[in-house]
Amino acid sequence: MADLDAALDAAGLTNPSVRDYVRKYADLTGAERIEVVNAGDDARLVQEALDAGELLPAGEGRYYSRSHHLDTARSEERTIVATNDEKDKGVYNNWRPASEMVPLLEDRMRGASVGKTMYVIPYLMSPPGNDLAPWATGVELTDARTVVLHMIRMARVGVEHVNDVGDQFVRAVHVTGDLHNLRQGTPEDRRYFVTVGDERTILHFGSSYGGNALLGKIAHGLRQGAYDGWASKKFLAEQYMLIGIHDKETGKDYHICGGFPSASGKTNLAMMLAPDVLGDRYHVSFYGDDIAWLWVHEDGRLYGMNPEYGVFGVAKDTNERTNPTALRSVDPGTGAIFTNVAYNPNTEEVWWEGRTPSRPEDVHGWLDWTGAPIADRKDSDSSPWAHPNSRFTTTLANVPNIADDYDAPTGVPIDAIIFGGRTRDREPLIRAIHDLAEGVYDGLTLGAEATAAAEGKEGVLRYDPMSNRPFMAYGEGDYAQHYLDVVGAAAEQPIFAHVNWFQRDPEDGHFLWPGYRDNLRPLLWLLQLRNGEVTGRQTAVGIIPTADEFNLEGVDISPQDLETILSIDKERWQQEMTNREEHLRQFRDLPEAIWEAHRRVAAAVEDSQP
Ligand code: OXD
Ligand code: MN
Repeated sequence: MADLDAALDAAGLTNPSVRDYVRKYADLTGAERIEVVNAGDDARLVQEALDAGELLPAGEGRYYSRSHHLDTARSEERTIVATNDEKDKGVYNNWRPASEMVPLLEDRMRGASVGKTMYVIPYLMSPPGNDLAPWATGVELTDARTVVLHMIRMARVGVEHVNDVGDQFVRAVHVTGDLHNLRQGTPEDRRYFVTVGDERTILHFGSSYGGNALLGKIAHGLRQGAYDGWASKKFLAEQYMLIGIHDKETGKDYHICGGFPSASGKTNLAMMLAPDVLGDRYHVSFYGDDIAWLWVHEDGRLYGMNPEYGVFGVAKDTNERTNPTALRSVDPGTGAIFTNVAYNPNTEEVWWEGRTPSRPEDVHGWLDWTGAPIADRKDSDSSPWAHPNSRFTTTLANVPNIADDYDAPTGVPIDAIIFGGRTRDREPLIRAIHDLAEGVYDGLTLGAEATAAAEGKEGVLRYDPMSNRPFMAYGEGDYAQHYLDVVGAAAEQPIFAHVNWFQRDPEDGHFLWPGYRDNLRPLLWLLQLRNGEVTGRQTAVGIIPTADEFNLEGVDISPQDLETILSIDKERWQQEMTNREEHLRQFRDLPEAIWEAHRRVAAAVEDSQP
């Protein structure tokens, strides 16, 4: 490309290592021109995307996009973590040798961007100046303008982040490919989403859906970050939300992070507001809904930060009751982008299942997520208007309760790490764990109930260790040891807890706990326990609140339901311990401390009163 140097010069991109990398992939993909992107280019790029029909207006300062109908979600089967050492192979990382995957991906990418613009997106997946910024720097190359617009919302973007980093940046290449002809989901599937951990290179081919194409987020923020955190022995990169709780009476601030498998309400929890009756005393602030990097700072404390700059949230069931904060963060004027929801070009409205109790009554003008008019549907067609994985994308600063210090270089000290899945019985509302190995063990045995949609036996969890199953970058045994080492190095240990908002009545199926804003209550109890202000009741699987030390003012719950969610079902836990043993046995080199924790908990379950 003749004008490549001129384009890089004009953009002020001076780092020679970045320039070499851009040249290599511009040549390989055959892109016609390159354009270096800064966050300040957003308005111009939005206008270009509107002119090209890639974005449609969704009211004042909001936009709508549709992805290809075969390209709407992450593909775990096509996602691989490759390295040059087979010792990095785990159960979940789909490990392959780098020597096999790099040539294969380069082959797919060769000539695949002919006639297109290659956008160069220099980014930072941390607050500037953070301890972990050296591992958070990257440059994404993409041939899709909508990917650029999403990246500007989801990451800190600009040449200033990469000019002075030498060779220490992640090379993140995204090539969309011919989405009509990739045979997605068939045995001849041509897509590949590869992170080459020990080469700090991400090569994604065959999708422009966010989870596959916003490479700062999942590929770097989780997989590459996890690998780097382990290789450097410095940090953990986790699929965790991160919140702050301010106690106005004592003036104290607390920070809680935690992992939840998909569809377990992680974004709703992250954006939670205090219940009205507690609002005078507590303020909950938002740091992040999806990723936290954790490390021990020189002062000996465990810190966490959200590497992202935005939220890429699932739209389905987001409404005034479940998550009003999310709705405010995509209000007119926020620059939010909606993807694959239902859209009405006449009124520029968007809608998704669960947005309102019923669908818009007047279907005139409404199009489903594929662009098909709702008015033309047969009466028998009850398929959703929005894709179940439709999304909203907005920057952190749009979230009304964003923490004042969300952009501070220090990150925040972590007081508690919580795990939670969606389980209809057995798991109490909250059980707290002081011991590090038992906490890590609990995270490793995290899971969500098998549902009709995912294969699995009723009542047996689909285990999702630390909610990282799709993002595991190296062996699970090494991961467990690294987790023990990083958190174990902190002078003051965080308290762990397992939470479950989803217990149901076995007869009529109603949820026993109201959830949403009331979820703050068990978290406050957890902090009180850590402070020694309450003692709870020790059970085989952790400390559970007693009904009287638990603030229930204004909660609509019957005494029987309360008793159920604050008790342990011995028989169900005995079954669970057998399943856990089988699950953990898959992992090579699992630390003895984790096995000891398992045996300790299993013995305590056996010894407990039914
Ligand atoms: C995910 C996401 O797929 O956060 O987990 O988008
Ligand atoms: Mn996620």
